[in-house]
Amino acid sequence: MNDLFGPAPALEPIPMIDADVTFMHGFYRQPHTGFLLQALLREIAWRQETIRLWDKEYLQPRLSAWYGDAGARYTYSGSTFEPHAWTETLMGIKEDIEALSGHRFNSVLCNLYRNERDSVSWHSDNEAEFGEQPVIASLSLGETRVFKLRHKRRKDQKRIALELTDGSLLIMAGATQQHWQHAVEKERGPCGPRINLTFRNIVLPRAAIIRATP
Ligand SMILES: O=C(O)CCC(=O)C(=O)O
Ligand SMILES: [Mn+2]
Repeated sequence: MNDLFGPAPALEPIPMIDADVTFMHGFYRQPHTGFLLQALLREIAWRQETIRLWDKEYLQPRLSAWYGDAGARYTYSGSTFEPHAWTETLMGIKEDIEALSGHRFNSVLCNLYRNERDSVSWHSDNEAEFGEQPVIASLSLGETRVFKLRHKRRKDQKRIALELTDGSLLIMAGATQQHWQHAVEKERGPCGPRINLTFRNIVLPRAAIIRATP
């Protein structure tokens, strides 16, 4: 994973209140990132999902796929996704991130931004499945895109814009999802493909959550 020479790269904290976000460039480097991008473009079961908003259906402006341990179901925007079984590539990346971060993950949401018109709108990853203080590890491959963060209530807090470069790793933990939203907006200029993998940990089966909610 690391170069043979020079200091081992490390996750650095992003200065933010009400959050725990760390980031590093070069978790993976070229040419390895190129091989990973090609393998994932080929082997992931990419789909363009629909989302329901105000009783209307829209195609998501990106392709996605959900992988993970058997039973790690994910409900999003009214649809429940059963995980595909881990591929060797995804499992290898998961193990590398677990070794560096000390966190364990049982699932991954794969997103493919085909070009500058693909995006993800403002949201928090605060679904009940992920628990109160989810740890989400986000690996980027391919074209650099800008990852924006905004505080949900505190207008005095400046927005943050991070360039998620090829091979970079971002970890959101603690109260980040409670207090901040994030987005990857469309780009004005032409942009090649980018894959983003967000490794997550589903803490409760869906049925248990429904029973526990009054
Ligand atoms: O593409 C990214 O960097 C972020 C993706 C994301 O926020 C998500 O899938 O929940
Ligand atoms: Mn997200």
